[in-house]
Amino acid sequence: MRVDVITLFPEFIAQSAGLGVVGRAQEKSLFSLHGWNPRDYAEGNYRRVDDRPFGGGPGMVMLIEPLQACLDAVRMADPAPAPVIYLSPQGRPLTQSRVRELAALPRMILLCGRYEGIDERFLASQVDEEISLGDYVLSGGELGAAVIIDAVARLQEGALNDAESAAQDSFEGDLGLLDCPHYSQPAQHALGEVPDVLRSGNHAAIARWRRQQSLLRTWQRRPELLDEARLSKADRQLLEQARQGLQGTPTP
Ligand code: 9WO
Repeated sequence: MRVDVITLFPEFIAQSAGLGVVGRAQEKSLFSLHGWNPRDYAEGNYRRVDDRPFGGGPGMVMLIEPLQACLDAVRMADPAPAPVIYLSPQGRPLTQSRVRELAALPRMILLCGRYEGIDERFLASQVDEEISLGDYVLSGGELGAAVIIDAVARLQEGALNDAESAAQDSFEGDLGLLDCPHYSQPAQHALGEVPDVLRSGNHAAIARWRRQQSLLRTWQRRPELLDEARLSKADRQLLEQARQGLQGTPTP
């Protein structure tokens, strides 16, 4: 997959995507990342990329011309079709199911705004999709782009090692339920003990405990997810049993 990022800070993207799974996917040529700076396509000595908003008010708006020249160059660099995706709080919230669809594309173009945003005429004519990571404001779209790149790169075939793939499979299998708690050495520590069942060697009991913890945590922290998750009869019993066990215990 090829990802092009239009940003006033291309170094930012290169740095955040150079390490870990995304870096490895690039080394394996499963994934390629290209940064493009609209300032390189701006005219004049000052290479202006922004100007004051019509109608007044604080801040600056990104100009159409440098963005359009930059996008034209991005499209010319490769004939593969690619949606232009703009990162903003006005977009549709990102989900793992949309991440899976994006990961299957041959290419995408991520557009990062700065200042107060981008001239609406450019957005209305050139942007195919607007994506939000959540209901908060950042100082630009770059962190959002880095998140999409990470989520999409790790789904490229061969990007994850065996352990990472197995973990991914179990998560995807249960997507919609939260993860169970994890423990490692030492079994006894001043901060607490590891639950006995995890040290019992009884694999069926361990699987049951983990499933129960996932159900319980989802019920406690994200109850709305349980409406979507299609729980089996056994799941409902596990959850009910866990809730009984909780009576009188304070919620964390
Ligand atoms: C800045 C601002 C300052 C004063 C009054 C109103 C204002 N709105 C903004 C603003 O929304 N700036 C954005 C900064 C313009 C588009 C890029 N920026 C951005 C993207 N901030 N937060 C995101 C973002 C992207 C994806 N998911 C969550 C947030």
